[in-house]
Amino acid sequence: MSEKPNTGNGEAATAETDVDVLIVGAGFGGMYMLQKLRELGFTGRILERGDGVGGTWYWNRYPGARCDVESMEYSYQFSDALQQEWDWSERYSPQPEILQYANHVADRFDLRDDIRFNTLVASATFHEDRNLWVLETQSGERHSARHCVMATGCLSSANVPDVKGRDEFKGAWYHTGNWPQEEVDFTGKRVAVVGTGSSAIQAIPVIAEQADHLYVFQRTPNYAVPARNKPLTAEERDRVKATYDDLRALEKSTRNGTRFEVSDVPALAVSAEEREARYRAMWDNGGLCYMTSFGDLLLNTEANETAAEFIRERIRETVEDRDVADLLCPTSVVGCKRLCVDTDYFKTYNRPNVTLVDISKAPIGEIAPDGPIANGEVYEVDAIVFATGFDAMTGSLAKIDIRGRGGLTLREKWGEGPRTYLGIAISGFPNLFTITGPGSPSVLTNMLPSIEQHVEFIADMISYADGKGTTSIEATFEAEDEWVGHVNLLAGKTLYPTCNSWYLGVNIPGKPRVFMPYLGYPAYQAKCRDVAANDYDGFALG
Ligand code: N01
Repeated sequence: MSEKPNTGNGEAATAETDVDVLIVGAGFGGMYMLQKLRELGFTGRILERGDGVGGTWYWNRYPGARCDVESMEYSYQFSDALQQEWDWSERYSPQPEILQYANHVADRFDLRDDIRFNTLVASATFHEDRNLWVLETQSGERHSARHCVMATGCLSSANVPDVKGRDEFKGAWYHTGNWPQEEVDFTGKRVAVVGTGSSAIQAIPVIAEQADHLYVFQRTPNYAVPARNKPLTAEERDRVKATYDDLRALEKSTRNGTRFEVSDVPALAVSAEEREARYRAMWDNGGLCYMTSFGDLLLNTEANETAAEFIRERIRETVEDRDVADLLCPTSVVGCKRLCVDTDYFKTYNRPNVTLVDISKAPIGEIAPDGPIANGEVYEVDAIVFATGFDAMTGSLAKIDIRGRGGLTLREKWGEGPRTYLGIAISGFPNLFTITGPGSPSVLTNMLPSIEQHVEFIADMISYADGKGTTSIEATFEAEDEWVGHVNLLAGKTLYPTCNSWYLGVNIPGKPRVFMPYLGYPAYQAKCRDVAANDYDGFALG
């Protein structure tokens, strides 16, 4: 059937079609896509490179990995039975529990029959003569279907620095986003962590407890606020479950897709005491809500500085060594890079077995067999942990050789930055859809509701097109162009473009500097509703 070996002639005819939709990736996006399509009477198949479900939560098994959105909100809402039966144990779920949840979903909805694991998609080619997508895997299997949904995730392509000598290093090295399945024990080891982003900030306190000595190589310090994680009581869970509908409706109405709405009040409109009290309340509450303290924190540099300085004061208060504290204090705009959420991160630098190595002036240019070389010194270690982030939003798509109409490759099309309509569809690539693609709010929101909104939009659109008897749906060039302009216009009004964040792609050498997410979750949902209500305005049905 669909797994005929590649005969090498490149014809669609050699890959038989037995499902309506192929889905790449069995994370939360891919799993719900399959379930939703089934509900609407379509057949689907997921191709997944890992040997289990969970996507980002399958790969990010590093010590301390947990979600920075609260568990009761970072979960599916498409099935009330599911959200009522599942019990989260902590305010912020640890990675193993999220993976357990993903497995529960796969079993509960019998999804595994339609998932091919250990199946890495190498190419996806649109055959115009038959309006078919043909996907070829790394091992040469071919699958084809009318529609293809890329549920490849926003933070799933690990950025491993190509440092000279890395592969000659005598010890073991790891990347947080591609962590081994078996437990890694750092007890008695000397460990280097490279990077101080969200992943490092979660991993460092846990590794420091195990390691004999930990060296943290910091290029740029980051802002972090305390998570204030705690166990969830049965009463707390029941209270949320009793009013889940209200919570889900509230999430849809806020800019970040969580229950925390951004305040309307400008930071400088209130007295210094009031401002301080507001930051203090958010700090004490814990988590990402800190950035909702005032309405203009990402619009006005002066306002932002008040929020930034509050965090710097907390860092100086916590870290005993004045020089180390200074090195840990960021100077950039807070929230410009995603705010980190920590448990005991800054306190960890008071431990005698932790050394902060400042590499802001000179990068790690080489790794010797004994360890990284920085500032002319070899740091002898047994293991290196690269917590160096991801080729975000476009990286996983770029790894697949995607070819649309006339053989146009996605890599060519996106050579100067990603271009999509709504972050969902790409002109020149009919019947291909991206879940939470660039140009959608996704990474600036609570990902689970954003994923569900995309899945439902895509499934409804496929259903609509099918009902009309059409064979292709494609974003028009004009709609895409207008959307790209709109995304850029909104970003340009904010402070987001002022730092070197992965939102802009600048963490990846050579990647064009373009702000990729869409700012405005409620406005985005309204736009999608309008598009659907107007016969999928901006899409050409063929
Ligand atoms: O990656 P990052 P991350 N030499 O890109 C440094 C999500 N997430 O994996 O700032 C030395 O943020 C880099 O330095 P600089 C969350 O959305 C969520 O930590 O570029 N250093 C930076 O310090 C997050 O934003 C959770 O100068 C190098 C770090 O590595 C996103 O994932 C948990 C370097 C990379 O930080 C990415 O976070 C964890 C080099 N060559 C992550 N290259 C949740 O809780 C890079 N760096 C849901």
